[in-house]
Amino acid sequence: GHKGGVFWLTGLSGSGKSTLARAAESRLFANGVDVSVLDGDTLRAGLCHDLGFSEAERTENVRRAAEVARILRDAGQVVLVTLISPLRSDRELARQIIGDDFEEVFVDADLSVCEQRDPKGLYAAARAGKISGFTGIDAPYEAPQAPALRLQTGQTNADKLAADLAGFVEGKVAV
Ligand code: GGZ
Repeated sequence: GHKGGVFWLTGLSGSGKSTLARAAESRLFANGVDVSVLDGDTLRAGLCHDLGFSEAERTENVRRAAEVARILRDAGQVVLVTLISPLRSDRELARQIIGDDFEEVFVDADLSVCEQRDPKGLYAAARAGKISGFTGIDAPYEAPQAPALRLQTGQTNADKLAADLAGFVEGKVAV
């Protein structure tokens, strides 16, 4: 068995949060862990579809994700949350809402790496002025100062990092 816990993955768009969370989810599931992923894109398609990308709307996005994560954690689940959550104050809000068993995970890739990946062409659109308030371009990203875990996706291959993340999670939720 294991206890519940929330693992909050923060990082730039294109840093690899969703990819790592999905790969870690598969590993955890295979090991019998009751795990789910709360992904920013999924939340924004439904629960948070009324929210844009102003500072206040990002705060509300974080707040809703944290409240859902808390419910799942209280039911005994391991929850991997993947939100840019660019502001330290918003991540502290999430930590307060969730309380125990909250771990901040920094998915760390240089802006230049994320911009080169640009899987959805959003960085190009932001550089061209077609999107404003894009994180890392003309909206802030405040990197965590003391994350519980840092995954450097520009340097290390994704399989290794997913194994690191899954191992870290298992260590934290073991009873
Ligand atoms: C940042 C944006 C923006 C702006 C659209 N700024 O790579 P993606 O596409 O799939 O991930 C980004 C996603 C960010 O949503 P989050 O809910 O994680 O953000 S936050 O925690 O800040 O609320 C990106 C897309 O939405 N996207 N416009 N202006 N990302």
